[in-house]
Amino acid sequence: MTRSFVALTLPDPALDQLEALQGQIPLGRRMTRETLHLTLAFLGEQPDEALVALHEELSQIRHSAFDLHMAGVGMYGNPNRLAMGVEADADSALTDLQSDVTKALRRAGLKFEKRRFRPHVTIARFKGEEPTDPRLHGFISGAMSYRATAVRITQFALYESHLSPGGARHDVLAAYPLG
Ligand code: 2AM
Repeated sequence: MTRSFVALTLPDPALDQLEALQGQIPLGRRMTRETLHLTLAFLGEQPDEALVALHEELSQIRHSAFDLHMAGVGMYGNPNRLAMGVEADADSALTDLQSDVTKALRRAGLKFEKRRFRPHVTIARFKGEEPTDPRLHGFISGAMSYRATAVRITQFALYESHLSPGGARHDVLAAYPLG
């Protein structure tokens, strides 16, 4: 079984902007540059045959490259992490791609959790009392109106996630270019 997810691969200009912002987060565990991503579908533990079938389906997706507009830092309903959001109206290409990925999952017959798509990039995680720390809320009140410079998304990928106490490590199982 492989713990896996499908996500946008973020290009260097996106990672640079996220890292600059992460440098200002006063506490918690920041996601490393290598683990910053925007999840399109979380698959959880999957048998390898299912991932092979999914790879076939994901390979068929034809979608143009598009500009991603990251904006607004917040907890978005989950106090254990801080995430960068996406400008709601600007990114219909993102929701189109996510819907194509969901169809690919269905065609491949995968069992997965269905949740409403709330595009975000997790930038830090918290434990214990950290989420209530006033310094954190001071940071969020400044960063909630943050708008990143748009970045070009040219690829998404199927990732394997290895969990460990120090944080997850993500390996690309297969990458899919956007035309
Ligand atoms: P998160 O960053 O908001 O926690 C890999 O774990 C990716 O899949 C993360 O981006 C995570 O979102 C997302 N994800 C979605 N549903 C998940 C779940 N039930 N368990 C773990 N990660 C999940």
